[in-house]
Amino acid sequence: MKGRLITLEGGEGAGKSTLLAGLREHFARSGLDVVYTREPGGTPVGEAVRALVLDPAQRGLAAETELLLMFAARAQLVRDVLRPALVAGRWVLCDRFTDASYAYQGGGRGVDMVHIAELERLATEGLKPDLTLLLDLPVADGRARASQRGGADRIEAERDDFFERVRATYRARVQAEPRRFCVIDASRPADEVLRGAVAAIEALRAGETA
Ligand code: Z5A
Repeated sequence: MKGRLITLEGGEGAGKSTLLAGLREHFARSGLDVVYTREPGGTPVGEAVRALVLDPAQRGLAAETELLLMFAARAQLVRDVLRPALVAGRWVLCDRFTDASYAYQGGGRGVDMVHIAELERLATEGLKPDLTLLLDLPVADGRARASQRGGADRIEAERDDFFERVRATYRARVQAEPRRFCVIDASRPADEVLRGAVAAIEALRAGETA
């Protein structure tokens, strides 16, 4: 595959949407043709899954059900959006990917990581991001920011200890694969966060043309 897959991860309130808006402007100016998509979502079935898993009315959703739904959406996204774009040589920026399942369902909900690895093999057929931008922020700070948005979805309504485990799992994944991740201190002002992300992406681009 000739294209490149960049994923964006972070805990609640870390500022992914804000960063994405900045990256869209940057790519538009620099003339790089980028496919933007998100998880869960990005396909009709993925968006239906998103509505279901974030719906606060789905109170009794089992952790295993939640995990399978995330991977059902992911399998469709890989086949319909990610692989075709990457095979065509396009760059893809995906708002969350498999790391989120390890962090939220594995770390947060306590689902066995072995099951997640099995589903990863099935759903992604070995597709890994070339670069993952992780926005890292203390849980209390992220929650304070997110609370200004109001109207918590089903996952945002979890307690602080859930989000501490999510953050710890993201950090453990960085330890395991340091070359794939660029960890950005999300407590910095938004323009500095954007600069850090752009630097990491431009380094990847420079590697392509070197
Ligand atoms: N999920 C899962 O469990 N398993 C999976 O496999 C996958 C997902 C794929 C939806 O994700 C949920 O799905 C998510 C994980 C789960 N649940 N949670 N929690 P999402 O990515 O669509 O939703 P999100 O986490 O809410 O991301 P978001 O919409 O990008 O929000 P955000 O990171 O909080 O970003 P924001 O809206 O840009 O920032 C929040 C506020 O902070 C806002 O007022 C900004 O103006 C402010 N902000 C942003 N940056 C800054 C800086 N640098 N300084 C100060 N203030 C800032």
